[in-house]
Amino acid sequence: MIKACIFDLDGVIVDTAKYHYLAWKRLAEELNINFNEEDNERLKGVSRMKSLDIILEIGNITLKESEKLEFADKKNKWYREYILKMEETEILPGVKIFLNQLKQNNLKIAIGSASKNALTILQRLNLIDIFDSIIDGNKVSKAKPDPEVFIKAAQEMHIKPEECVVFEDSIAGIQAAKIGQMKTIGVGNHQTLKEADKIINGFKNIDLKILEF
Ligand code: G16
Ligand code: MG
Repeated sequence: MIKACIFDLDGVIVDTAKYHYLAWKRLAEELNINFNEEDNERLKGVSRMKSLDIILEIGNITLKESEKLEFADKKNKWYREYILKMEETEILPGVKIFLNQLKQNNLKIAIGSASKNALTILQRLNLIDIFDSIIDGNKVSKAKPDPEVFIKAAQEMHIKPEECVVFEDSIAGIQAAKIGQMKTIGVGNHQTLKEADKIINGFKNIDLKILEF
């Protein structure tokens, strides 16, 4: 029986994926690298430095570690300009209702995000207090598809991995949850997320039946 839900943040609770894309695109342009929305799928759910490595690989560019850190910082500065302007209305449709429904039914809820900006985003959305556990990019050392982020969330909630379901928009995230022995629900593109146990388009009109496996 499912006792807890772990939510990825970017692309599940809120569409920050579009802000990541805009900031990476700007950086790619500065480096004269052709980078499109299809390439961007590979960046979803993976860490900041890994994302930069993927972009550099697309452009066939090698940089020193110190230069890479500078570019990653630059991207993050642009990204933060977007997220600092975010408002509660940007929470994706149906998400807040579903979270409240889970709480009312005594299920635990957590965030399992690769982002080091997760707390800033959750603060902007007034969503800090609703979660029983928030594990973000500052609390883990291994990036998705490693299950560390989800395992830590389950541990903090004192729930066994097999009693958790993970909601994810990225392939890396679905893989991480599966390696962690958790149930998976993909949010978004059915083709991209076909490895997930179930796939939904979003949280509009979703009810607790989705947690029956
Ligand atoms: C998110 C995004 C990724 C991003 C990563 C790191 O993960 O999906 O595209 O690269 O966080 O973000 P930051 O640069 O803010 O630390 P998630 O797991 O919330 O989807
Ligand atoms: Mg995501």
